Amino acid sequence: MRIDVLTIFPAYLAPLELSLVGKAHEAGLLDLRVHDLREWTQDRHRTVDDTPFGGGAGMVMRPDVWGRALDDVLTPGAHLLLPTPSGDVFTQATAHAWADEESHLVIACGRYEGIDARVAEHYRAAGVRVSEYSIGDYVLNGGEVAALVVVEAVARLLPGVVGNPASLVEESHGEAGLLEYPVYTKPPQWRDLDVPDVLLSGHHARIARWRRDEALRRTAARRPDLIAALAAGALDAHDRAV
Ligand code: 6GU
Repeated sequence: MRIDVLTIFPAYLAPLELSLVGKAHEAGLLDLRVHDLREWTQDRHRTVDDTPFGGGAGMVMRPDVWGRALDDVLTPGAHLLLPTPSGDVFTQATAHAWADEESHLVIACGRYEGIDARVAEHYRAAGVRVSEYSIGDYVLNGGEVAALVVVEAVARLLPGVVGNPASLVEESHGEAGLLEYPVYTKPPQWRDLDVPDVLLSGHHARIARWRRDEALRRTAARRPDLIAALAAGALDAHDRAV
């Protein structure tokens, strides 16, 4: 997969060279390119923004600069992503869809009050798939952190990126629709706290049942909305008794 990120703060994306995403990039599993939007400015001051028509606080990013940049970076079939707090919420399902179905994502990071609305309108009219997405109900200063979130969430689902694909199976927001159960490692006693006995028992069926119970309890306590959204038949009689 190819991912291009356009931003006025390329240094904000530096963490993508680290860890698993950095390794995927080095291994050629992910073709990641970060661009400085100001390379597409044409004035001495490298201006990317201006005052909003209709008045109001803050600045708006100019469509002409974005248009030159996106015309250069978009390829046929690319999916244009616009991070914005007013977008559709990005979820694990979105991450899977993009990892499985897309070959080129272009993430256009806005700053200030956002990007002139004609940019999304123009590319949609030109037949480009455009998705405006939010990473949650809070306000950030720009799209860069939301770009980091999408690159990491999508890249780890690409074939070969996560060493042990089994670790993708039982995680929170996975197929079961539940939060993950608590995990423990050595030492079995730490300060005054013991690892739950069942996990040391070697009894695989009991361990699986305990983990599911914990996942259910945790999800009911922290995210009752996820319990309500479970498919009919997702919970058996034992589950409902937890
Ligand atoms: Cl995608 N952008 C900004 N600026 N703020 C956000 C967001 C995105 N998602 C949540 N808050």
